[in-house]
Amino acid sequence: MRLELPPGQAALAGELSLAEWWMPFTANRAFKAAPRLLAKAAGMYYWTPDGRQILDGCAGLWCVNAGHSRAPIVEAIARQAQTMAFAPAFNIGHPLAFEAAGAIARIAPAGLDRVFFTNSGSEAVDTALKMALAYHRARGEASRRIIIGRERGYHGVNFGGTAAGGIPGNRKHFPSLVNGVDHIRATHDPARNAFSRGMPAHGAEFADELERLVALHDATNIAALIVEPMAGSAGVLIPPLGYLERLRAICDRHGIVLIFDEVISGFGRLGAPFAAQRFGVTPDLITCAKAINNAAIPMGAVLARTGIHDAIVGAAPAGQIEFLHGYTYSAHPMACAALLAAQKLYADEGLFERAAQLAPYFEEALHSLRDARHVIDIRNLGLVAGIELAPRAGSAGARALEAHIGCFNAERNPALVRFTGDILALSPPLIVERSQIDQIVETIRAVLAGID
Ligand code: PXG
Ligand code: PLP
Repeated sequence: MRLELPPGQAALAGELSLAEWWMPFTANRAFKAAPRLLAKAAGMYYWTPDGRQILDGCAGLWCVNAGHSRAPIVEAIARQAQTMAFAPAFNIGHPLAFEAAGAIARIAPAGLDRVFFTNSGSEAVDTALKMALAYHRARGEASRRIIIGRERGYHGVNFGGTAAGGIPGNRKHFPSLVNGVDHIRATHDPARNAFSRGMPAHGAEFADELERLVALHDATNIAALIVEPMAGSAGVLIPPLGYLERLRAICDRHGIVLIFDEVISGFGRLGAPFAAQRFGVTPDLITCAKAINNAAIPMGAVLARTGIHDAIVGAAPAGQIEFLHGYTYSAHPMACAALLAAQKLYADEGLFERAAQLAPYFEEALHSLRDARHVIDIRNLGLVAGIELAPRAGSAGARALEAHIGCFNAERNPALVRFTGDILALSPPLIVERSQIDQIVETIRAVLAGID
């Protein structure tokens, strides 16, 4: 099917200069030698400039949970652009921002009902880290400054999130600019947990690493622990049974603020509004972004426990700004309009519940790849899955990259599949049909069979 593109776009793609755009998280030279372009999207599909239809197996970048170009969201943005595209948010407000905060607080875990808006997950993370420090200071515990993250964690690319993150390649060029950071071990344990369906049985004791760091640094110096309840970017690491509960208990015991980074796991990915609800463990702060407004306009948020908000806000003298932090585009009116429309769409179509209902089918389909070529592990929860490939000797990551390109270029049922290291990641929009899950799985199987 050839869809209409904006005037000139198809023709333009052939003669575009690719030099000027320095692309993010991209092998720029390799990409520009063999570019893959997307020009249009609707529902479950992307289209290339020359009209090839690509099934979206990863909701864009884990973010378009209601599918692409949904009319109610498009209309809300257009309406807001015409009414008031921008309004400042420092010491002045606009009604949509308050409505948007209310809409998020209503679906958040009980008690996390104060919402601070940012423009990305990275900004949400650095905001949350500052909140943790401000909270301790407000309570007279300013010595609590150490941030603890986890190996293989991804918390965006700003300085705080880079330091707290645990992906070595993302950190190594920017060492030591944020001091006072330490890490617990990742929970990945393929020897015991390979091919687990849902939450792995082994590894709750990995949480005890936090006790080791408390003993090392002393609780009076530790501000916060930040973890992804389900680690996405590092290759879909599902928390072992009992692990998050144990982290929560250790944080409680030592007065450590627990931050769940839900930039990927938020808004239905695991079959509940937030992973916190799916796992029954409530953190003190949640960072989120991406699907908060179906990724239609850049936006992120931090959800704070009422007590954290009240401690920070209550500590400042009346009339003074309590938390000296914010972005020009915090609560951007168009982002707020998109948020309200997206959240209404999620609710009207029951998409979070749909994700939960589809999860067993998705699990079954994904695990049918167990005997596909190169596959050494499959992990899944809700509508997210990771398929780990054996690395090719001497060129780690090459197989997954080739699989990503192969799926995109497949003659039959091409699909957009994400990769990281030697792991393929799937996170389709929550509107995915069973037949489309089957197509993605078959495309992956066929592509893997043809890769050395
Ligand atoms: N925290 C987590 C847990 C994330 O997954 C961020 C923070 C940063 O969000 P922004 O909006 O600043 O990118 C993320 C983002 C991938 C991939 O394919 C994942 C992300 C971003 C880009 C690619 O693994 N996650
Ligand atoms: N740099 C300068 C010179 C600025 O004036 C501002 C905001 O006013 C920023 C950076 C931060 O930009 P933003 O608020 O969009 O994060």
